[in-house]
Amino acid sequence: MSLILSGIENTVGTLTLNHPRKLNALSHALVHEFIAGFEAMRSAEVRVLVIRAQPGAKVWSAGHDVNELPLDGRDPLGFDDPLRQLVRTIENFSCPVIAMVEGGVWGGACEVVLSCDMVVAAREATFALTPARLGVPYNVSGMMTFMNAANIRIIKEMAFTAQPVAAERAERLGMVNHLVDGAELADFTYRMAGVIADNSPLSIRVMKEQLRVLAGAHPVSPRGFERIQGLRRSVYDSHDYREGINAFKEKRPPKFSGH
Ligand code: YXS
Repeated sequence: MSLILSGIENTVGTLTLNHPRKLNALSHALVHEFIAGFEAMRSAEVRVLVIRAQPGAKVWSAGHDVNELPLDGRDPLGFDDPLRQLVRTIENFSCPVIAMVEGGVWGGACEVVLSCDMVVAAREATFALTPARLGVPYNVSGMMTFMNAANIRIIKEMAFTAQPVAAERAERLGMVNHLVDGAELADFTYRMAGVIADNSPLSIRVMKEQLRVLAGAHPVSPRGFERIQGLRRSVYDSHDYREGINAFKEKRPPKFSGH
């Protein structure tokens, strides 16, 4: 069974998350197929790409596959790890990527959605940043994705509470471009995609890349970066990191000690 379904209509491509049994968790296998789907769409020279879950999904994606978070002292979100590769694939993709969202978006899947160029969400959709719930030290470029998606105070609230934010609030905050009734979601998304597809792909490609470069232009000193990496290592080497992941697997609330 394909974990990602793909289709093209006129010059608009669609990649559909197709692992509902695992709540579309971003496993190595699913991300591998997702990235291959992007490459196929690039070869087909689509002008807009929509990423979505199956119609009616209650969970768009449950985020990183918790069972694949390393417990051996390795950085769980290293540069070459699947989630990081997927986010860069979206950011570097040659045409606009629209996230069409229904259901809950969790953890790393929030970054996948917010790294897209636009987000169209159904009213009942929710977005939850979950590192604090699991004890995970999110990575620097991932925090930059979030910082570019909303005011830093909103990101702090989402990151520190790990509570889902309703799509209506996300739209008010500018994290979501359009909020539509679930029944209208696909029509609205593909209508917007069609308008974009009729415009100049070369001009849009340059503007997308300009905005990517400008949005990422935040000077961080080597010493500052190394300090953050050291702090992150102290977290993924901690008892609390292992406790958060084990508690999830054992289906019990975590008991964080602060060590
Ligand atoms: O009991 P079984 O074996 O059927 O498995 C359950 C869950 O354990 C499993 N599952 C997951 N497995 C791996 N990775 C996941 N992220 C994950 N989420 C769920 O799927 C089966 C059904 O789950 P269940 O019974 O909880 O379904 P539900 O409908 O009651 O609730 C759906 C959710 C999504 C609300 C619930 O499953 C949930 O809260 N999942 C965890 C969401 C989350 O915290 N994701 C963040 C993953 S870590 C990540 O993305 C980053 C590293 S970070 O944390 O830094 O952002």
